[in-house]
Amino acid sequence: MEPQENGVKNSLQNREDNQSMPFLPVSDVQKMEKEKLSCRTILLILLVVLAAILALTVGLLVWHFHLRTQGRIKKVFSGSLTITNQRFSDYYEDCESTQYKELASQVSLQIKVIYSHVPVLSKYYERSSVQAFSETIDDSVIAYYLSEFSVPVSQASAVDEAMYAIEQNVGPRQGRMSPSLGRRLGNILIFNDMISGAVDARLVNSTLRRNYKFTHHSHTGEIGTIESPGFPDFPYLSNTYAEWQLRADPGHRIRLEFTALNLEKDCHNDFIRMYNSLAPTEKQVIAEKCGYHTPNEQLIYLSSGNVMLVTLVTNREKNYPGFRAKFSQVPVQIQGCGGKLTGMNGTFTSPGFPSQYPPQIRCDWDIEVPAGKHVKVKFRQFSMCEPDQSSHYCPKDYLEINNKRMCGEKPANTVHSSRTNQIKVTFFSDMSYVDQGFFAQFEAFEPNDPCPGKFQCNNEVCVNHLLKCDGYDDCGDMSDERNCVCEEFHVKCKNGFCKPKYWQCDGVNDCGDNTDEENCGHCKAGETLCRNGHCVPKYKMCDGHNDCGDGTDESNCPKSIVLTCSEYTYKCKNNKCISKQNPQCDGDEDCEDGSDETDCDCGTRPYKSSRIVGGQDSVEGEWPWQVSLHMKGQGHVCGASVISNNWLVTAAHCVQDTENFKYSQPEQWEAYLGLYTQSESSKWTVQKRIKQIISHPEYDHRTYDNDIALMKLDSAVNLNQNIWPVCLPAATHEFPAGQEVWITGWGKTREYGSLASVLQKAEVRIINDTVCNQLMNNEVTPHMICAGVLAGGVDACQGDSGGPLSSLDPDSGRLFLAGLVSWGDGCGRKNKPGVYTRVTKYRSWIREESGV
Ligand code: 4AZ
Repeated sequence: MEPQENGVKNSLQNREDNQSMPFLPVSDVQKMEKEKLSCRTILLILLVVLAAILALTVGLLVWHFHLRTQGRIKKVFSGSLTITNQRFSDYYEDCESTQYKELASQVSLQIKVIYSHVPVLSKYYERSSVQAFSETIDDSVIAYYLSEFSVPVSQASAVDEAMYAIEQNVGPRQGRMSPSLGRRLGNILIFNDMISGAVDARLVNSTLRRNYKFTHHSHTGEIGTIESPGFPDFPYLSNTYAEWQLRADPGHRIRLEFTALNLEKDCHNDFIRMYNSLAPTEKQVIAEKCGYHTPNEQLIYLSSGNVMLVTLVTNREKNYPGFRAKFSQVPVQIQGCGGKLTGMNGTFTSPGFPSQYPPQIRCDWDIEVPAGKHVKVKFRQFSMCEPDQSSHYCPKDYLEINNKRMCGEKPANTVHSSRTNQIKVTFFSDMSYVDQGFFAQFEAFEPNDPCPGKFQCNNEVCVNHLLKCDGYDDCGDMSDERNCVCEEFHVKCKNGFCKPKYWQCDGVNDCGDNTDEENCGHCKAGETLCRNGHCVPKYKMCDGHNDCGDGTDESNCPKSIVLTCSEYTYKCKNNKCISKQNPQCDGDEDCEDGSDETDCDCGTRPYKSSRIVGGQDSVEGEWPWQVSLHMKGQGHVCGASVISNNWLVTAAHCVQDTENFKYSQPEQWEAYLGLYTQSESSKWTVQKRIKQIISHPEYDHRTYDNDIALMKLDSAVNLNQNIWPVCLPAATHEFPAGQEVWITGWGKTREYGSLASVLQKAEVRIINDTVCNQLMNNEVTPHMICAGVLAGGVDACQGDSGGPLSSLDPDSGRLFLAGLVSWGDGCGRKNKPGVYTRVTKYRSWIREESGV
């Protein structure tokens, strides 16, 4: 917070001035003058007066300096307290009612009295205001308030400590408040259970507009809706604080389910918070959210009591659509929170799973399997994260099993077992921050055979024997890859692992100690391998000289240099070539004429996220260049990508005539842009006819070489957040082996499976050309690029053809079209990557044919 230069400072200064004014010597001078004092005495007095004036001036200067450096800060605390001698009335939910106003002013007054007993608080106290009241199960009233202090910076922690001490006094452990505050005098209110804490500075920013405050009371069987002002037609306002107070009947919780959440992705700027209170008390934050969240993410929150506060804070820039959420009341009792579990196996979860568990809840399970057996608990999913949590001691939310605490995120299939037929599990969530929790299975096992027919990993996971020493970490702790004897088709890593030979020199450090990536070129230690095969000393990198001769040593540097053009340099519009690797649309003007930063309305998408074989549902709008090509009478046949408002790019093999179908005829096709689920058009979906198809003249239907075609839409499409072009990479754009890239499409989800309904996405890696060619019987031409997961299981498949292989450029955050789905040996097979059309090879052809 900014130190404040306000009136308080001035009045303090005046007061201090007066305090330093007892100039006794002045009156002494006057008295002595009357008595006609000697010259020596007068001289002495004058000296004393001069010294006093000097001291005063120095004092004033010091004080002035002190005030300049010691500004004041506004500290706002929020809290709640129970009024035990006041019965709840419905009027207290209406802040306009007389009853509300009377009780509110009495509470504010008494809070002031509480602070008046503590010097450090009374000195800096400004005001308190009641924010709301709610009802407890025993008909008492809970008051929610804000208290404001104007505090010198140096006193800020003293104020925090004093506030903490007050809370302890009026807190739950003492029962009633301290005698001086808690005695019932006349109609004084009795306070109890105080919870308070500083309010997040972003919420008290004085520049925020505060005219949005909504209150709702939920009733059984009813579902209400809250949404950001203007949602979904208008973006939310800048610099605004909005709040929604949600109440339920006593004995219930609030259940809040987000059906849409689309905010700026940086939570420092715009964010939503849910509180387990009606005041924004820091220690009662249930969760903070920002960015985009897909509707199938299940953002469901529960309060511990019968209230919840939702706040939205926005800053000056970048306004997004906002949010919509449903709220309802549910009974406090949650099914499946603890109990006795018996039998040979079973499952149990954190309360509310897969929704977020509520704050302030504890569940205890006693698991018992038949006598003579032992029991193991396997966590299929485990996530109990919260800010400032120590993953070692887990003092906040935790799960305790065998007296050992777990918190944070754990890999799937984490196992804990006991040496008896019983195991105790405790789940605990504290007052603040919640997470999704866990899904666990328990299972009885024979003590002498914990993994029947399988290999037991060190972490107690059981894996198939065939997975031992196959180069993959199937256990999760690498124990299936230790103590292996490498076969002739393995690389022997220095650290003892064996990895498939195919993985050698593919740009990925598979061994972990880089053994598989060493000696790939012919450079000596301390040298770096240039793309043209030369070796140069490492210290010559980024020294401003083109030591490699092809610019490699100057291509990954903060500043690019002008070079003679080669296949490794980027050519600017003025025909000069620069050394920087992939400078196109990266936000820095690298060319003298700035041409590397023109035509950059591409490759961005509004949604982040936090079939294809082995993929997952994408988020609607996540791949706005993805197109579904339908053949009349056949439905979805191929994928394509938007590259401008009237051109698509797809695979040539999608538009070749067969005996029965004329795929090369534009009128046979319908292109669906902005589509997410097949046969479910949304407001974003645009159907277009095709005016022209240009297949690459050198497409070879036997080898799939030059597998690229352009399609011109019959009319231009309006580009929007769900329909947006991907960036076309320059001819010299590098997609190095090992780079992560995304495949997307509605193709088959298994080699012999059926098409996907929802657009699928999967992450794969670029595979080294030589490795790929070896794996694919030397059928990979220089016009092709390979990508996949050599372990198998993740791949493009039939129906994905023509669709994009998108590569995220980490510097610019833009996605570039690295490839077009072209062919493969089956789908998702081990050591059979997908083969894609290498788009960089066709940059000038695309420009010549389409002007894009
Ligand atoms: C196809 O039939 C196809 N695994 C596309 C991609 C791949 C295999 C087949 C890659 O269209």
